[in-house]
Amino acid sequence: MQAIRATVVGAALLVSTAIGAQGSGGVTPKKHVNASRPATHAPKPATVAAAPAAPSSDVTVNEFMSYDAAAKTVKLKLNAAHGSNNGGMNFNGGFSGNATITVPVGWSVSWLFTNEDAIPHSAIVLPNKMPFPAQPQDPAIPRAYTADVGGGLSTGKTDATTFKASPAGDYVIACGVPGHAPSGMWIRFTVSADAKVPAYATK
Ligand SMILES: [Cu+2]
Repeated sequence: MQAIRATVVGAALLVSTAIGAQGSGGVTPKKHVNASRPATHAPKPATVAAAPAAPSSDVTVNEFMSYDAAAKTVKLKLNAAHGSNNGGMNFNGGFSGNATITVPVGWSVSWLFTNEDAIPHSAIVLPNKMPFPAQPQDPAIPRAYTADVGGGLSTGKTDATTFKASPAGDYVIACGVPGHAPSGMWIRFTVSADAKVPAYATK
């Protein structure tokens, strides 16, 4: 008796499933799924290409810098508000010029900016000329700046950029949020005609 009932119920299910698949109701859910995907995934592809494959040939200078002398590439981490130095107005803890990043002229610099602070920050390479502009907008080296230089990137946001260190000269890496560079949120950035390899000096 039990076995027969189960068979009957199973058959009823089969029939109703077949009917459902044939009706228009069986087709529409798929269309919904397909339609929603392109919109959510479309905007992102440009930012992915940053990390090269072979870190084994890199020389580590410190926790923020490594380089590949053969490829003439240097990787830099720029962490805004890394620790509480200068009330958080620092890059990797450095502020008011007390750290100097040196890169041989012509090398390729890839920096990864991360904002560790509760308030927005940014980074931009400027000429080493005081006073710094209240609202810097044009980098001294093409592409040497983060997204949203004036407004800053909010807590936890990252931004990667790659640029050629040229021409040789004395620059600074400063925060572009109004008032931050004059408050000491800058470190030195030297593009050197003499240096053979990159260096990262702190006082
Ligand atoms: Cu800032």
